[in-house]
Amino acid sequence: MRIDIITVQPGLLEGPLNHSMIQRAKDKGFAEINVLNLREYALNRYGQIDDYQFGGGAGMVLMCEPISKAIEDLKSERTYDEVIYTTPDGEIWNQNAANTLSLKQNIIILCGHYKGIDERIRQLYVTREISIGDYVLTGGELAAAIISDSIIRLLPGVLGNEESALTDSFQDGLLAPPVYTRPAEFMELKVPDVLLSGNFKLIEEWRMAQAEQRTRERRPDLYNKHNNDNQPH
Ligand code: 6GU
Repeated sequence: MRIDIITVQPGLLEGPLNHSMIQRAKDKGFAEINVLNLREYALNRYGQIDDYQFGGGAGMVLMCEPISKAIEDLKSERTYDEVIYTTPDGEIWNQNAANTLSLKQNIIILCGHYKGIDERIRQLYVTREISIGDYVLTGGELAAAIISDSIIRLLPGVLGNEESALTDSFQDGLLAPPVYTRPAEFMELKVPDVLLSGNFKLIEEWRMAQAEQRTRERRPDLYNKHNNDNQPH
């Protein structure tokens, strides 16, 4: 899978996407991430990419031409399945959306800008608008990193243990159960006996019950949805 990220702040993406699991996914050839600096598509030798908004008001707006040039440049090389725009007024990102996008070949993520981009770019090029939650970030770069991370870890082969993406919180609509490692007792707190029993059927039942209890207590919204989705029709 290939992700092209168009941004005015490429530095904000350097840390999150060049370490740990995502770096390994790139090294192994499972994912390719290419960051484009919008400044390189500037209109003039002053590097202009934004301008005052029509109708007045504070804050600059990213102009059509540089973004259009960047997207057209990418599209001349390959076909893209989605052009995503990160913006607080987009659909809220979740595991379902991550699963769907992990099946795509090539995607573009256009990072939002604090005052926005010319609306016509959204009309002409953007196929999906995504927010990562109901709070405001200074720009869409951190959202783009989160979206990329949650997609790439789902690609086959990226996780060491093939099974572990399937047992994540949210993957079955429930939060994950608690986990423990050695020592079996720490500050008088003991690991639940069942986990030391060696009885895998009992362990599985305990984990399921814990996952349900956690979800019911912490995320009643998820819990109700999980129950409805698992009702016989
Ligand atoms: Cl995608 N962008 C910005 N600027 N703020 C956000 C967001 C995105 N998602 C949540 N807040």
